[in-house]
Order: sequence, then C-alpha cells, then structure tokens
Amino acid sequence: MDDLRDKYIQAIANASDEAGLEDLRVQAVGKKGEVSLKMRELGKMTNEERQVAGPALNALKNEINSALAAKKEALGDAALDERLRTEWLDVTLPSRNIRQGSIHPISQVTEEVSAIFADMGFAVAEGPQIESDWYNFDALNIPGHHPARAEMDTFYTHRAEGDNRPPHVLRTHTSPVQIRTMQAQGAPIRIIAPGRVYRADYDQTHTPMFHQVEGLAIDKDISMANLKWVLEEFVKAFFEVDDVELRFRASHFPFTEPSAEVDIRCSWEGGTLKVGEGDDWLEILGSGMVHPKVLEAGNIDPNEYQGFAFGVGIDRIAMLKYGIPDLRAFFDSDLRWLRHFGFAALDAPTLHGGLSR
Ligand code: 2NL
Repeated sequence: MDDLRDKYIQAIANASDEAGLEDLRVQAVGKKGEVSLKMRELGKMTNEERQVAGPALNALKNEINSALAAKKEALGDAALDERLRTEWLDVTLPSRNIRQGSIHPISQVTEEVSAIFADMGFAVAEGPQIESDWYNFDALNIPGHHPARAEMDTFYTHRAEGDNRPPHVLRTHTSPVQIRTMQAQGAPIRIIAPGRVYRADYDQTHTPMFHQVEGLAIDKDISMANLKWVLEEFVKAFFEVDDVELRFRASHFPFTEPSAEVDIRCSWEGGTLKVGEGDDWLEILGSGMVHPKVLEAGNIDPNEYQGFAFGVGIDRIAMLKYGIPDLRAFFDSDLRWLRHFGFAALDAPTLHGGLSR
C-alpha cells in the first residue's frame, strides 16, 4: 500500500496537464484501477485482516482523490494564469485600423442635419416607432375617414382576439414625436425629430422603411418668415453652398395651414447636381404653419402660440448630396457599397470642422 501511495502521489505531483491527470485517476481509483482492484480483494481476507486493510485502503483512496483534486485546481489556475499572460490587451492604447468600419450615409446625413439645426438652437427629439393611431393620425388632424390614412400605406399591428381597441401602427412620419414633445414640454419649442418611418410601399423610389427628419418651432411670434430663413440656412449649410434660391409653392397637408412645398434652384449639367445655380427646380421638403387643431392636440393654446413645421426625406437628400443613384442599395448591406459610400468613423460632422470633409 505504501508503494501504491508513493507511486501515485509522486505521479500526480508530476502531472503536467489535465489529460495526464485524468489518466492517473483512471489507473489508480477508476473502476479497474489499482486501488479499486485491491479493494475487491477485501472479500477474500479474514475478518482480522479486513479490519486493518479496509480502513487503510479507504484512507489511501481518499488521499489519492484529494491529491487529484488539488492538482487539478493548481493546473486550472496555471492554465488561467497562462491565458492572462498571453491574451491581455491594453485597452488604453490609441486605436489603429479604424478604416475597417464606416459610417452609413444615412447616419452621416442625420448627424449633418442635427449639427446644422443644433447651431440654430434646435434640440433632437426621439420617440417610439410603434405608435397609437391617435399620435400618428388623429393628433395630426387626420381623422378616421380621412383619405390620407388610406394613402399612407400604413403597417398595422394585430390586437389579441376579442380586443377591440384600435391597432397600433408603425409610425408613417416622425410627427408623433413632436406631438409628444408638445405635451411633455409645452411651448416654446425648437426641435427636430429624425428617425425611421414605415410605409407599405416598395419600388425604385420607395422602401417600406425609410428616414425622415421633421422640424418644429413654436413661440409667441413665429411666422412663415422665420420658416423661410431657417430653411434657407439649412439648405445652404447642408449642400455646402454660399447662396441658394428657395421657391415656396402652395400645397396642402392636413397638419399645416397654410402649407408650402419648397423647391431649390439647381442645375443637372453633366448629370451632377449643382445647388444654387441653373434653371431647374428640385423639390426637397414640405412645410407650413402648424394647424391650430394640432397645437390643441399637443395641449398648446393656439390663441397664444403659433409655430412652423417641416418634413424632409433623409434618404432622398443623402442621395442628392452624395450622388447615390439607387435608393434600395441603402439597405442591402453590401460591404463594397458601404466602403464606397461610407464615411470615416471618427470624423463627426460639425459646422466649424466641415460637415462632409
Ligand atoms: C413632407 C411633408 C411635412 C410636417 C411635415 C408637422 C408636424 C407637426 C405639426 C405640423 Cl407635429 N406639421 N410636420 C409639416 C409639413 C410637411 O412633411 O413632404 N415630408 C417629406
């Protein structure tokens, strides 16, 4: 027994990995191991012999098991120490290889628009993409029977069976964010609400998810003149030109009165867009003075306050500014396309540092 003990305690001490240790366990105390075989011999012994050999064999088995467990833990610690020694990474080092990822043009343009409006005192507001029909429609003066509801190609969610409340919708515009801001903050307000919007439409110029930015300014003496100045500043800064001519065309939206669509003077000479020169007009946004009923839905008194609002398609102005020919490529996640049209990851757009370079 002393020979067995010396042999295995020594071998366990010398084991260099967990696989070798497991082999030793099988050899010593496994079902057919040496200690186990010795224990089977107990049956052939006399009572006196067994009373001595039994406890001694049990003690030996326990001693070997303890040695195995202790060595296994030591080997595990050593393996972890080795991993910690070889796999460490200094996270305080400056980053390298930042060219591997790029900023999507839609993210870039959203940041550019936010920087421009931040400079004019507008905050960025956000809200849910799944909305009640009240926030998406009723609050915006689009009642249940209104044709605009049908025209919007709205995605509806399902209610549980027997639940007769109106279904939620995927927001068809970011206007609900502005209603929520009116209710939560009250007047005065200067916000833009950029984000994803949804309409069930898919062809060359429409995707079922796209991006919009709306703007809202409410105060005691806001007029169309303020709208015109803000939009002129926006278009000049966004297209990075010194001068631009805007054309306001009378239009109609349920949520503004009066309403105007805005075109900018441009040329398409040689197939590339030049903003601010030429004889063409490019429609880029819709706008107007917030309808009194919409102010009321936001708990703002229309006798005390007025405001202007506008909406721009982010995907569309991104295509125009960066010469991106196909809308659907925005959402293909094609790495070659992303590398070609993407922006440097650490190059945040600012008015002083340059929006796009
Ligand atoms: C378009 C037209 C527009 C608005 C959006 C708005 C929001 C509130 C109140 C009043 Cl809360 N108006 N938004 C106003 C006019 C036009 O978008 O053609 N967008 C691409």
